[in-house]
Amino acid sequence: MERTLILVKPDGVKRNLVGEVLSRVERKGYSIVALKLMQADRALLVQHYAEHEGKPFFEPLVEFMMSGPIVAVVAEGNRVIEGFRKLAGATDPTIAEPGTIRGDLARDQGTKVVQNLVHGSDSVESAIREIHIFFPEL
Ligand code: DAT
Ligand code: MG
Repeated sequence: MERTLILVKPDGVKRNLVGEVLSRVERKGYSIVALKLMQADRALLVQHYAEHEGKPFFEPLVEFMMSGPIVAVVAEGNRVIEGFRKLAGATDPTIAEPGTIRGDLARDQGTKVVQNLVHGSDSVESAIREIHIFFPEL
């Protein structure tokens, strides 16, 4: 069975949208198999976002992700990686379709980094790598 890493980012936790995000995942039919509220540190985030190192939004992204607690989740189900990316919607919340998490609940805040409530792994390889970073015990 496929697994993905979902993060409710600091904006989602601050806005009390953890339940809303998890509810959409569960109503879609995916199972939550691990979950934790945590404060991510720089080392963890640099590892998680390694593909973006050197980009202009990298430092703002790391700072934003350290700005408050996040909720890390492993969800499971056939094609859950693709399925959660569809539930999340496009990276840019202005472009994200209504009906998606980002499209319904996020907007452009005029910040250096896009604040879009959630992260979802984008491939099987990323999911395995990212789950190992956040849940080494799994
Ligand atoms: P996604 O989270 O949809 O997989 P990504 O992996 O390309 O998007 O980027 C990671 C996060 O960085 C993204 O959720 C928001 C932010 N981001 C991406 N591209 C950006 C850009 N051009 N300007 C500002 N922030 C950006
Ligand atoms: Mg990504």
